[in-house]
Amino acid sequence: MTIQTIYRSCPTCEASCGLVMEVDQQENKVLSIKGDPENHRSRGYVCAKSQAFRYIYEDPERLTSPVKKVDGRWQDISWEEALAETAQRLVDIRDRHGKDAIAMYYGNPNGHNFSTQIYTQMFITLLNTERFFSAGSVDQQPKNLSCELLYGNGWVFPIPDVDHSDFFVCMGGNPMVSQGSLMSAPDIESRLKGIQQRGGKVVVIDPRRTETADIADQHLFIRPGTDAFLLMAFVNELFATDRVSPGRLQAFTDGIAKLESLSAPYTPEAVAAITGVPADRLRQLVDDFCNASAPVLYGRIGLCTQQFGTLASWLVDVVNILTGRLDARGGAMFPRPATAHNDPASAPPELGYNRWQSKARGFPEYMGMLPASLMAEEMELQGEHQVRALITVAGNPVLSVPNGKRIHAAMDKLEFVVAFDFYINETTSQADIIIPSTTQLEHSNYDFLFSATCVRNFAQYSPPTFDPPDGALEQYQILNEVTARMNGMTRADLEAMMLDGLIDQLLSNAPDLSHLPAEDIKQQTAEHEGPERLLDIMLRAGPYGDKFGGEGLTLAQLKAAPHGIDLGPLEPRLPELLATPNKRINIVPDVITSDIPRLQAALDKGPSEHMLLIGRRHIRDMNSWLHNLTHYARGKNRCTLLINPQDAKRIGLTDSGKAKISSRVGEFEAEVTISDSIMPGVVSLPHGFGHIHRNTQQSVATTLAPGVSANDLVDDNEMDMPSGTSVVNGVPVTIVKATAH
Ligand SMILES: Nc1nc2c(c(=O)[nH]1)N[C@H]1C(S)=C(S)[C@@H](COP(=O)(O)OP(=O)(O)OC[C@H]3O[C@@H](n4cnc5c(=O)[nH]c(N)nc54)[C@H](O)[C@@H]3O)O[C@H]1N2
Ligand SMILES: Nc1nc2c(c(=O)[nH]1)N[C@H]1C(S)=C(S)[C@@H](COP(=O)(O)OP(=O)(O)OC[C@H]3O[C@@H](n4cnc5c(=O)[nH]c(N)nc54)[C@H](O)[C@@H]3O)O[C@H]1N2
Ligand code: SF4
Ligand SMILES: [Mo]
Repeated sequence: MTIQTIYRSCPTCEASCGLVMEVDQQENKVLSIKGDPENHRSRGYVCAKSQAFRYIYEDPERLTSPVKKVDGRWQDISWEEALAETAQRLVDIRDRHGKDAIAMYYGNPNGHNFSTQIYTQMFITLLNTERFFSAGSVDQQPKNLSCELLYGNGWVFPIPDVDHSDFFVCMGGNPMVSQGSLMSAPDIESRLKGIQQRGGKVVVIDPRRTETADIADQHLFIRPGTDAFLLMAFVNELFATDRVSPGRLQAFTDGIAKLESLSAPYTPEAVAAITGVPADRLRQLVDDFCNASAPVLYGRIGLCTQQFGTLASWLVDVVNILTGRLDARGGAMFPRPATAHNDPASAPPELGYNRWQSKARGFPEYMGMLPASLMAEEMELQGEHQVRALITVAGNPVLSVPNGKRIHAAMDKLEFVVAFDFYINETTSQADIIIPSTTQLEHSNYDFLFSATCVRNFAQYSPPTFDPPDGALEQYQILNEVTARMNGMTRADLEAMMLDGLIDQLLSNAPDLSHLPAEDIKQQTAEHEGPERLLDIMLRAGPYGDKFGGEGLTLAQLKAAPHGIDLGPLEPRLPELLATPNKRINIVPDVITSDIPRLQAALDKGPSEHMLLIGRRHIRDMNSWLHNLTHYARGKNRCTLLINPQDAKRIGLTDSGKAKISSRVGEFEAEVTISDSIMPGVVSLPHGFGHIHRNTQQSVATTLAPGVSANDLVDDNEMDMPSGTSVVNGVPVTIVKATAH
């Protein structure tokens, strides 16, 4: 046996920790995966999920070649048959019913796969369907919208510079468990403790006293869905006490005066009842924030996937701007990815908002997508606008999208469903054909997305570890094969088009490259193929690149740096980074402020009388898809209803007993965990469970961790209005003691 050592980054969550693996490449065996102590970002840190991609690779129930459902049973089919039949059936439906008869859902793991991200645009553009859905609208879409309106690019996110901050306010995020999101920060615990060691403070504002709150200096309970009120009051207090001081941001920011009048009704007293945060506590928070030398406000998914997701996500940036903490050291800063993919283009793109509407209820499109919460109702439409086919790409909407069981049922009615996925799970079991991709051990990777969300600039290449089985294709190859066949091309034609397109785009965007002939770039990068060639071009054209001549970063160099390359701390990037038409920040964009009347109406109505359901994450879960791995599924039931002792007593619930939970869209029973870590009036269930469907091929999940699906309670009618994001936090529910069976 020869043992090889492979260095790479972990592909399972945004933190992208550095790993060192011992493998036997002859036998395709992983012997060990550990944290890479020489990785400058993670310094040897890993969490429990560092083994996940290995266990996925080893899972005997994972599909390694395509399957087709024949008379209700799965049959193995060849790669050629799978690709040809998929393309032919989609073309047939497109020809008969038009392009919008094909719907598509794009899931979260694609964000962890460089080549898929790079080529997917081609697939989407050529499919050109108005029925495109993604996990983004159950996630960060309010932040996309707010950043697009403020900075001109929905993928330019301000990231907390935690390593230099001395007052970190965390709202609606639980980085101790999630390891940081839109804040890719391996070993976040050390980083947060670093703030405290520097004499600073960590404050958590969350309806649950989370694992992050446990290590924080202060925790404030807030009623779910009310952060926009609290932040409006924060802004109000800044004006009232004359502490608005944007500093250098003032020179390129418009509309600050208007904020004063917009926030006027929202005094700390006026919002205290609805948020549950007493006025003096809020005033103290504002004082502490303003008195700190490097404060930063951070908001994550609890602020996005709620009734006022866009307002709350926008207000986080508003506060950082008003206090001069945007683009400032220790504040909210903009990473500079080596691939330059968040740099402004020479011609600002149009705002992709409301260019078309959903067919059933006229909801606006955003970024080419319709809200995932509308999937079922769109698929149920009959007649002229009927959906006939669904494509899922690495997604499990039946568990991940509100009212998932309605999606499951709607899929029954479709003519053709193809799932690009390697499990037969709650969603893909509804497909006609499943085409699995290779796993992360069988292809290379680059942390493309997360180099724009990291707390310190970096670049790391992850090499392929094992050869895939004969005929197996990477996700991007599968998508390109299907696109090519649907459009009378070959995959090679399509990939050549992509190469030419990327080079053209670079030459027209980067003045320092415009003198270069395209042929020259092609020649210089010919040693790499496919996505790696595109990566080489992007790296070399990027801010640290060799510009195809001088000194600087190339893919070859990156490959020779197994522990990744440290590209330094976050540095100020404004105003150059702004991609708004006038290169300025309009702090009060109409699309967002026009939602304020809805906020006012909710304030007038007063606090909700219902119990409100929120989610939670656990360090050993990753949404719905690690539950077939014994190491992560075994142990105590994690899918329990967390409830405060006061509420439990009133309802008559006992710890480990059962409660019946119901909402407008569903009801089920779940085991109860009583704890004062959750605020009175609020209950919490994790999502991603509910492995109870027949016809799946996930025997470990269905036996060790079946659980219940929180999304069978989440109302698909409720959305954050401007962004169309699902409201999965703050769902009104009724809870009673389950009757004994
Ligand atoms: N109630 C509630 N709902 C939520 C959330 C919440 O907090 N509460 N969170 C939301 C968030 S943030 C997200 S991101 C979404 C996630 O929503 P989804 O992306 O729809 O769901 P996942 O559970 O991540 O499903 C991933 C799927 O991809 C497949 N897969 C994994 N890796 C690969 C691969 O390399 N290739 C292929 N072909 N397939 C692969 C898995 O088998 C699985 O089917 O859920 C959202 N839903
Ligand atoms: N272990 C693990 N890590 C993960 C994932 C996972 O499933 N498991 N998923 C990954 C994905 S896809 C994502 S998007 C990220 C998400 O990363 P985070 O945003 O850090 O994820 P959560 O742990 O869901 O944290 C959301 C917090 O918001 C709180 N919350 C709920 N409603 C409200 C509200 O109305 N107001 C406020 N202020 N807080 C509220 C919840 O109690 C919870 O503590 O995590 C990623 N990392
Ligand atoms: S924190 Fe995320 S990136 Fe780091 S080892 Fe765990 S799953 Fe992998
Ligand atoms: Mo997510």
